[in-house]
Amino acid sequence: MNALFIGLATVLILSILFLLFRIQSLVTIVKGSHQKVGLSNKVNGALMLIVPIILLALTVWYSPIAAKNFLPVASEHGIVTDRLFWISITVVSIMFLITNAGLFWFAYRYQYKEGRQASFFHDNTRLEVFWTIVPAVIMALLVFFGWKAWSDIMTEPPKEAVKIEIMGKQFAWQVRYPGKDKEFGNHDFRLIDDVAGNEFGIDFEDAKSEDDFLARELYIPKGQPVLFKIRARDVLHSVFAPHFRVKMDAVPGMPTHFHFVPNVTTEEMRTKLNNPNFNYELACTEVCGRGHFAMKFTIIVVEPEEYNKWMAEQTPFLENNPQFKGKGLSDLRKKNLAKKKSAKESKEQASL
Ligand SMILES: [Cu+2]
Repeated sequence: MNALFIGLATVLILSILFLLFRIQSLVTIVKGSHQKVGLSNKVNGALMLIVPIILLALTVWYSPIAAKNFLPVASEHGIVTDRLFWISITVVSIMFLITNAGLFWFAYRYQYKEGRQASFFHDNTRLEVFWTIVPAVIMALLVFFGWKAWSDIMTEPPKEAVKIEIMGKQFAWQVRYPGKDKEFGNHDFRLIDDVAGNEFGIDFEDAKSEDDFLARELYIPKGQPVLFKIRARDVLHSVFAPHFRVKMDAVPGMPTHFHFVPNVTTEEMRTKLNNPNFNYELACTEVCGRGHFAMKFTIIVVEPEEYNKWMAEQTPFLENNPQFKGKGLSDLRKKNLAKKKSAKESKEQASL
């Protein structure tokens, strides 16, 4: 009901304004003064200077506040991408200021004046060459440095990288470490069993999975390459660790990865931000359903010694869940065969 009243009121106000405008223009026509340029020309001209100056002042005032809200960076490649970001912003801002200053200045300076005529020239090759080549060179440089940074980030992950598997599901992240052998055991979607507790679908027939463990917090060592092996088991999710400038989609059926070097520990960041409760976080940045907002995971960056200590304290998943010992794909196959057989048998019995 309220919306209806607001709608009606808006229509009414707009009609009144339109009528006032119409009456005013009819009056000027009757008076014969409609062909004269009045005060409004001067007012508009002045506004062409005043409005952009006010907007510019507001931007200058607000920019440092907005810049302060930027998340601090905590990875090596993040420093490079941040620098590129600020260079692009600076170049674009300078160009914006120059071109818009010209635009509004011309609108003010060359406002209508009786008897003044515009001068005409067909073209100016020098000017055109200048404003084509200069932006082209600047754009090419920006693209080149961006491409170089991107290909540096997307190189093959180093062999010694700390490997961590991150799996997105509706609605949580699950994190698996490869354990002492530094290699993950196989997984298969057919082995996923939330009720029994194998949410990852780990194949425990694979010897490599014996020491794999799941973690409630994502521990990573400072100063060492870390490789996130990313997958999803239902819909699209996206791994987003903003402080490390890490973002990569988690796609069902198509594993992705991202490697980076964290360079500020959680403790150091707490001191830097003067916030003892600060934690790095991993969020989902793909709207993946009703519980999307809840896909938050804590990342803890520690010194390598502390990381090794933490690793040594973890117990393999199998040790905590011995019921899965030896359960894997062939076991599943056997079970399926048995199921089929018994179904066949009961069918035969029913037909007898
Ligand atoms: Cu998600």
